[in-house]
Amino acid sequence: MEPTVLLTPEQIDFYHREGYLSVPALTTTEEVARLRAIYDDLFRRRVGREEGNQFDLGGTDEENKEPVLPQILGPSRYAPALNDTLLRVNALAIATQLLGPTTKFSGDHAILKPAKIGAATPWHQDEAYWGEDVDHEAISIWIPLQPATMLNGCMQFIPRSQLLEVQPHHTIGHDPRVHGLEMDQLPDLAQAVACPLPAGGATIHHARTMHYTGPNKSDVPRRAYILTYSTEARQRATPRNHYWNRTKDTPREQRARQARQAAAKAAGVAAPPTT
Ligand SMILES: O=C(O)CCC(=O)C(=O)O
Repeated sequence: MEPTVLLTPEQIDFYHREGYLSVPALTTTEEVARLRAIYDDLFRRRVGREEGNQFDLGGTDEENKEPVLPQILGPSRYAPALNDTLLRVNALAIATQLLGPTTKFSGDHAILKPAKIGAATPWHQDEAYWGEDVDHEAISIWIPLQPATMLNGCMQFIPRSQLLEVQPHHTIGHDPRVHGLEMDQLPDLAQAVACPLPAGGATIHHARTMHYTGPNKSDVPRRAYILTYSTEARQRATPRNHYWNRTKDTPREQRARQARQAAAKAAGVAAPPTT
């Protein structure tokens, strides 16, 4: 499949200057409908739950509690059809325009905000979740599978914040059981730019760009499918200190640990380290 969307030089300049970009259409209406059916099925079947790949990003993730921000890490592991789409062809073409010829797909995830109860995704920088000893050149391409609005939680960005270092973060509500992070200090919200989009459009942001989505106050679920692309991570001379990730003790990590141990036992090899 050949790409059907490419960025103009003006769009590329805008992204490098501002740290984000909005693109009105990254795939067709028909493909969005197909993706939405797969997406809903993955959440309905709770794929990845046992191995810690489906969890409540914004809550304490108890088994019998309705999640306020359900997330799936790597949904294409559970639905390989997600790998074979026009969306992926266009996303790779655009990512390569922004990051250069060594650009690689580095993963996908899905964040659902259930109708009425979907929580805000607080202000954060994606790199705050990542390793301390490497530098990343990475972007996320965020695709809503229905129109994204201020009412249901479209993306909002702080322009040029990608030029700053990773700021101090903590787990949402300072609760170590919650996976999601928020910045210790809110950015200057007068600078925030909201990016409403049609279904199948996209926003693109740098891994250090500060961003936020509001709660879903609408009557329909807000579905976001997110693709990440990066170049080779470079080892840092001085590691950073992302201490906020070490304070976490989440049910997601506990399930992931148990799944790794069960897999090791089944394969007859030593259990992997428990950290
Ligand atoms: O979809 C959301 O609510 C947040 C998305 C996000 O934080 C991201 O794609 O990095």
